[in-house]
Amino acid sequence: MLKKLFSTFVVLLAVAFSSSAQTPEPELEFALELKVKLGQAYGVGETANGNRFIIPITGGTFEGPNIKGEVLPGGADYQMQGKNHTDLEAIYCIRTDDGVNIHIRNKGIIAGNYFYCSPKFEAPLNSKYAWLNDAIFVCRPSGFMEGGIALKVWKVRDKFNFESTIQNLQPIPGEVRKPNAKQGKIEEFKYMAHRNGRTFQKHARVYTPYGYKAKDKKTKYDVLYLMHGGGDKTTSFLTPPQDWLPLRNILDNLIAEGKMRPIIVVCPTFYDDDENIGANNMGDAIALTRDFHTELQNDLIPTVEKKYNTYLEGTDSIAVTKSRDHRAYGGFSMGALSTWYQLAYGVNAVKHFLPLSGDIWAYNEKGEKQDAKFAAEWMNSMLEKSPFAHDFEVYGYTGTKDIAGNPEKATVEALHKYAPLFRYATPDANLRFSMKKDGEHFYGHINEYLYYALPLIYKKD
Ligand code: FER
Repeated sequence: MLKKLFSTFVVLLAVAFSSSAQTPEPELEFALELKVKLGQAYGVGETANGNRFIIPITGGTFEGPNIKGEVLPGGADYQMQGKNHTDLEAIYCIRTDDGVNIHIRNKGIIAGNYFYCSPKFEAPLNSKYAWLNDAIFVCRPSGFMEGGIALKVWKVRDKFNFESTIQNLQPIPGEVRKPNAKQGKIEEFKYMAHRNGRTFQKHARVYTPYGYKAKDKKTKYDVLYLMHGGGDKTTSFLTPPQDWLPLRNILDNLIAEGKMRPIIVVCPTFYDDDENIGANNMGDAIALTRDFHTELQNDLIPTVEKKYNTYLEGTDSIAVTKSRDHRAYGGFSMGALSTWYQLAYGVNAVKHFLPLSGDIWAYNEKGEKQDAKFAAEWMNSMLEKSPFAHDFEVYGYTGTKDIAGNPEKATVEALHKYAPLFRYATPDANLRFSMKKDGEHFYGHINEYLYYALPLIYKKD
């Protein structure tokens, strides 16, 4: 029996120790600073519990991010001087500048130079300050003045661990690689592109889902633009069906199984065209990915979305912007780069962005490529100029063995840290990031990412 009890104890201890390895460390987030005016202290004298002092709270102010106001008179700090330390308990009320009363009960200890308290807030549940009810705070003096004291207050939170927020992708189910009986169609689409004073014909590939009827103008479809990688072409994603993992099988299966709404997928090229790429070096390719947003808005969207049954009504930029909720843009590698550039330069035309294995390439005035922090700050400054700065969604994917794996990871972490327009790992997140273990820089892996991303964008209602 004793042996059994002992082994149970050992097991429990082992569980406790193994889980403590993953327990996040706490850290402090500044909440507000109080400047409290104090009245004349008075005392009770030596009591059974120690020396009792009362210090009236007569007014003051407070301020923090998204909160400020005044300290109401009528409270007090009730101190009990013991042998080795003083217990304090300040009870008072503050009023925000928009008229919300918040009650405070701040208990703490003064032991020599050690002066820490933990305030409890009572804020109305229907106010924007309700979050104060639901956290532990710590507080210490930040200044002593004639007839008053300043106190800084921090919220205790988990230390942010970027690594632990990355979604780890599982291999996709084998069945979705196989052809579905209900197959969509892949067609060739021709349009005229205008670039640098030149007008020339280009191709794109278009996937229409099973059951798509050109004549049924009432049934409208969202459109996903998917851009190939460096040196590739319009057929790279929408490959002929004999390839080992054609995207069309994934699309057909997800749609047939009811995991996403039927959509139209358009695969263009940032080069001049498939057989005549018109780029001689990497510099050309970077410029073409950077500038593709113009062609997308002026040439491709107005023609392809007019031919197919989409939400575009009209052909000008206003019509393109009006229908942006129904448009996504993604791409692989240099196509991912064009996706980030589309976000920076053309967020007016697209709402959903799918960078697949590619980071942001940002340059200084001398044309030198800069680091992820610079790229994140650049992206934020570009988005700030747009009325859609608060209305876009990013779904980032890559693999741990992908040459773009660590670069894209660094980009997402920098966006989280340095680009306030990106909300990451919060309930209202607009930036998500996943990595596939051993995922490589290759369409076979990239198509797997689309299996996870598309149902998030094209949820069934
Ligand atoms: C990246 C790593 C590699 C990336 C692109 C590439 C845009 C590939 C470029 C090429 O085609 O040679 O992070 O991001």
